[in-house]
Amino acid sequence: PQTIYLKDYKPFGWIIDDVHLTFRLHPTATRVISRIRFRPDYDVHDRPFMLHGEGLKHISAKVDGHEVELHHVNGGIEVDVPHAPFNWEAEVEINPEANTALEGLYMSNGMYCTQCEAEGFRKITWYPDRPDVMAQFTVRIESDAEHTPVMLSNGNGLYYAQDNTQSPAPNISIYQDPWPKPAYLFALVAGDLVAHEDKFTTMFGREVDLSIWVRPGDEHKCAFGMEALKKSMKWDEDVYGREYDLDEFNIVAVDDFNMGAMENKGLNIFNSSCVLASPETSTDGNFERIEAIIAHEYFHNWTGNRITCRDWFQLCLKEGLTVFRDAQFTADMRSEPVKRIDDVLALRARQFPEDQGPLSHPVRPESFQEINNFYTATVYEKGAEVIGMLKTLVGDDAYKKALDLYFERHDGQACTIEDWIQVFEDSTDRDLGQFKLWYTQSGTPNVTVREEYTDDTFSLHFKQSSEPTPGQNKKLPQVIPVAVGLLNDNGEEVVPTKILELTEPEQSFSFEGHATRPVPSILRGFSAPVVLHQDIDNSRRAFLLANDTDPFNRWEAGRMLARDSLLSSIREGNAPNSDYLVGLRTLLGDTSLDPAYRALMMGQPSQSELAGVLHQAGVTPDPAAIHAASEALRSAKAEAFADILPEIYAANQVSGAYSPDAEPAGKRALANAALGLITKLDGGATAATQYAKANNMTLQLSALSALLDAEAGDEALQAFYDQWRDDRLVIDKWFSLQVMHAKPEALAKTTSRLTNHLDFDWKNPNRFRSVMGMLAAHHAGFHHESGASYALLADWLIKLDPVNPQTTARMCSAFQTWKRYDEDRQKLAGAQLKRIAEQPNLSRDTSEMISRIRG
Ligand code: B3K
Ligand code: ZN
Repeated sequence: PQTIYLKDYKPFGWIIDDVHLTFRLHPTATRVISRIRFRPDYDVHDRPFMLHGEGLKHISAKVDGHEVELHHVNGGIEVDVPHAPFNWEAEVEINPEANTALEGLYMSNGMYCTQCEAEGFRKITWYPDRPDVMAQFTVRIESDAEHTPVMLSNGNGLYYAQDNTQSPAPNISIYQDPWPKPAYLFALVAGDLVAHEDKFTTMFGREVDLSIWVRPGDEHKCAFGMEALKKSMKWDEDVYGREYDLDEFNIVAVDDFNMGAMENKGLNIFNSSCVLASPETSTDGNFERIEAIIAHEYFHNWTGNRITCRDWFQLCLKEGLTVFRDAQFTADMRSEPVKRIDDVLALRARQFPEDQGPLSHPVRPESFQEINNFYTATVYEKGAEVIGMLKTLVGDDAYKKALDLYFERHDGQACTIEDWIQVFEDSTDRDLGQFKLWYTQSGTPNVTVREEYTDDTFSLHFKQSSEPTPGQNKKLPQVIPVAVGLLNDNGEEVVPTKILELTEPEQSFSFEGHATRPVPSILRGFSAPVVLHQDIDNSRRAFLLANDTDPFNRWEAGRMLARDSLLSSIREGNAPNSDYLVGLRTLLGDTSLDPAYRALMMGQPSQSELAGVLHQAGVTPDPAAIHAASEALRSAKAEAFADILPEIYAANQVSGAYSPDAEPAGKRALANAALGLITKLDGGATAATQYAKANNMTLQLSALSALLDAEAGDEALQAFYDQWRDDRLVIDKWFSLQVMHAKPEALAKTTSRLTNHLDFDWKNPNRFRSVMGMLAAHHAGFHHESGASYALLADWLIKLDPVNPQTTARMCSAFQTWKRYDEDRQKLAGAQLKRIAEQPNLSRDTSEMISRIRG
């Protein structure tokens, strides 16, 4: 496969004035007619006229009305065209029903839909399928009226009618998008759909028609998504001054989708799991995630659509910024500290392993074979962290000014990270040259801090360094904003949060005039995505757990105590640390603290996180020992808190009608965390009662989960299936839960049994992930010494690859940590990776992932 480099970027050479597309929909033979007006871009006009295209059946192609010859080249065609404006007209045929890769135009449950980002439009028609070519689209859709009464595309609906001059009379729908856009934002949906409708009046008084389109039967699951959409629209006006810019905004729920959702202009397409919600079928976590994804896709309208990316190397320009914006939104709608903790947990769970292993790449990568492989935690989540750091460094007001300038200067353009940084330099007069390393240098920086106290002066001595990562052996020091506060012995803040800017390999900061030695709270709010090494003892951590005035660091202190307790039992067989148990107990009893926050406090580092920490410390992780220590700590907590758990459980029951709001959800989170421990003591009695009474999915699922944990869940599991057999999204949970709760040694067998279940529709990405994704996430089971799970996952990746390369490639990352483990496990995993690599006709997606992972 060919490698594409950022340094080779060249503009297209032609400008498009407008695009007219006609679709004659047919499940196996859809005709696509394109009429495009091209004119030379005289500044850069030096190469052949090339259009992308993949798997298109050629019917005809004309330039200014004359049929032309197509010269097939890698990825498309070249055509001899005049060096002057001309009209292109082409007709192709495509087969949506045969499109199992779910990229381009495909069918899902009888409904037509598209996914074009990143390079799917070339599977629809010949086109310069690159984000820097922006054009106005007019789309005409024709289809049989009975099966596809609803036909949608981007922009505003201009016309909808049945054409009675033909027999059978087709439906005709015409959409026009007034805003120039790249092809990856194109979308088309047609099918038997019903809408949940509403309206939104914008800040300048324009009325927008809002619709969430679903299959008949799902109407009752739309109300929450609609509220989330309206909140997002209002928030983007209030906080960023951004008004929506079309007369309609449509969201469509699709069952077969490779990822969460897609921000197509005016026509967002969502994985049904990321938009459909009801109290009976969705957990609090589902509700929160849906709200965030709806916001994310909506926010792309400005950060992504109005201002897009010049090329796919700039993906973080839209994704990092949009993730940052959706995190701000969630923090505003719910709890800021809770959101921050959730995000850091996710960063450590997904981005750190990526950045510390063979898949490490810069936030702005420099090369790729398949761009779909770079929709990663690094581009998204680290990309958002980089924006957070920028905001911290320049301050809130300067951030706002810079964003206003960004929208003003670049509206309607396809931009680069250089453009983005320039905006901040121009609006703040700061030199951001060194800061830009965050975009180009891969790896997680390590920051080590040492304290010193002499003559009333307290000093912090910092060192920063980064390990080599693939393709980058030498690292330069980065700009690291470290938020620091100082406390006195009574836990009072004597120096409020201050930003220290690290720019050198070694740097010291002093705080004068402290008659007694202060206690520092370092990296408050997780002000930079780094690993902080701080040589402090348990009693210091316990002090911070009890007293830190920064809620993030207070949580972090508890987390570190739990982590060190686990590491010492893994490495030395020690009993759980009493500072941790005592400190946590006090905190849990503090009813002045937000229940959601206390629920987070009850958590402990995941087994894969522990494996990562051990590996970073040069110790080979033993999955079985990690599993045993984790379970032992949970049991120790159950014992230690036995007297207070029932009280916590009872005090956090929520009465009245279900609401997914942060407050009741936080109470349920705390009650359910308590239930998990109570189950260790009562064998599932409380959980069984909760299961029997549960009237929402949050309570039902947590009860079932506790019962499975107690090995008392067989009956409930069957009842759950019988109750929900007709609800795809709930059955996904049913599959996942069983994989999650399998004993490590039984994981492969349990999973393989589930793959034989009649409902295991493996071509549906949600169902595949609900089983195989959980297999990979089960640390002790996936890395079981037998190697059975490695082999099982490899079997399924090999089976899925020819059908759906994108979902297969994504799941290959389950193997990204394989070199952390002992020689035997490496042999077992390595053999499976080799077996996958040797498959004939492996997709470009999977072959790139496997070869990077093998190293
Ligand atoms: N931009 C899309 C992701 C497209 C993924 C293509 N493989 C969703 C999002 O980030 O909002
Ligand atoms: Zn996005």
